Amino acid sequence: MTALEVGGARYLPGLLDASAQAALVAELQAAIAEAPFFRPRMPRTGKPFSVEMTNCGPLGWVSDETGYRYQPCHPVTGRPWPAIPAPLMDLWKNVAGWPAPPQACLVNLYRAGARMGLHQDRDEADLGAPVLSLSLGDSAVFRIGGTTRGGPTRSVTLASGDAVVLEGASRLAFHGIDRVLAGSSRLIPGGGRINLTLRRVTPSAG
Ligand SMILES: O=C(O)CCC(=O)C(=O)O
Repeated sequence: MTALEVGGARYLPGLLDASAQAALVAELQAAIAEAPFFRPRMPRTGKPFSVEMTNCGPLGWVSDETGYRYQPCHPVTGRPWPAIPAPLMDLWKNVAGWPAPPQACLVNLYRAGARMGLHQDRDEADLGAPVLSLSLGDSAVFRIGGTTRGGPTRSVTLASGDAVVLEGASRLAFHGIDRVLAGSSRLIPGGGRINLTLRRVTPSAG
């Protein structure tokens, strides 16, 4: 496995091959049937995100007028999130370098025109554990900076099967998705890109 570096984060191009990607998408379809995508809203303003989301795992990340948070149930169905697919648990074990398992797998769906502004991942009580992010489907321009908003950034195009690990100094790096290169892959039913972000939420010893 080749490990490169982007903006201080670990960048693992081609971590999953085409057959592993297809198998994972098939498993995700079952999870999505149980926990359908919903459209989060911005705190206070209620402005809808361009990205749709769902989650797997004991906890899931949600956002609405009352703020960002993790919760054990889907905000629309009220049902617990489905389990994190086994191949993702294995990836965490092999790649994240953290002894405790992930508690949340955020599933971001980018259809045409969706993007994600620069932000830090800081809703977790455990900011020591890494964040493992995997791309599936259309390629996307990922932007990453330092820990100060407005500082210098750089970008890299993430292809299907690529992963990024935010860890150490990059754990709190500002990052986001400038744009998705629509039609660059046929992996996702209905088109677009899925990003899977595995996180610890509650404290664990590193
Ligand atoms: O889609 C991506 O690659 C990034 C997702 C992300 O930054 C997040 O969910 O916090």
